[in-house]
Amino acid sequence: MLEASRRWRREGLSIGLVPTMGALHAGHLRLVEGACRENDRVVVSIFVNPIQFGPGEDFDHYPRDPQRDAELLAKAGVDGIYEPTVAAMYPPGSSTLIHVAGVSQPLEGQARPGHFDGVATVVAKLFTAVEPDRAYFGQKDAQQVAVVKRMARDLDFPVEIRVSPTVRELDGLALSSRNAYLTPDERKAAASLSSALRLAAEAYAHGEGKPDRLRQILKERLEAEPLAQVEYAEVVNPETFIAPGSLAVLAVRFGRTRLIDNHDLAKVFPG
Ligand code: PAJ
Repeated sequence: MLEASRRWRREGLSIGLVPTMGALHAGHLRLVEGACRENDRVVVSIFVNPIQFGPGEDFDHYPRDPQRDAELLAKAGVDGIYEPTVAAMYPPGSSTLIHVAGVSQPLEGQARPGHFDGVATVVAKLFTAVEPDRAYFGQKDAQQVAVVKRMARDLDFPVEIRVSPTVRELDGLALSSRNAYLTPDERKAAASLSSALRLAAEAYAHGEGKPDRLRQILKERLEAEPLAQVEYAEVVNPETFIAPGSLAVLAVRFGRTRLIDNHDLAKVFPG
């Protein structure tokens, strides 16, 4: 796969990279569509990155279905799949981590210590391996987008970071490989994330600008759901992930499943 991407580069063809951990769904495929539109060749990486999972997180149980993923990507017209093994990505003795100070520390950074070091490190290694012109990330993981943009700028990667909107189910739930873990009751309750974001966006559109009030609207809607355990509900700046700002960010547990979602309150909530 990497030989092909080197050849494309020599031939002057543009390359788009879509980094994923597999278990592909329509959210991933949205990124792939954008990449196919904007580049001569598209590479999708599939790598369940052990170093971005904390102890007690779901690395061992993370859904894996390489056969189905390959079929979906062939249908989508992707030119190559880069699927390194853990041993190839992190040979014995590997000891370097990329730490993006600042933006990687609040919220997800606090809830999942070391997570963004793992993400920044693997994304940098994927950029070095594939040498894409553009790389595609989902707004669903807004803090990841901010971390990757900062990392690419700080380390001078000549890669344009492109961001695609969050793809949602009919009831508003953002697609995620982890939705598969939800029981039917939890699945129903999980619609409260998007419904909280929608309420806050409506209040913002009607002139509610007080961060405390917006946070309260988010929390009240989530807490109305007996199965929801709110980890955080904040309104932050989309580059620094600290207040003030207009990006509403949520992390909520349903049983053993942790879901995140976000929405820029200055925009109409879709659907
Ligand atoms: P993964 O969770 O597989 O997601 C791959 C990409 O798909 C990410 O950029 C994510 O934001 C995007 N995505 C997921 N759900 C989406 C949705 N509902 N709508 C739009 N985009 C969505 O994120 C990772 O993998 C990893 O951290 C990775 C970047 C690959 C590094 O290991």
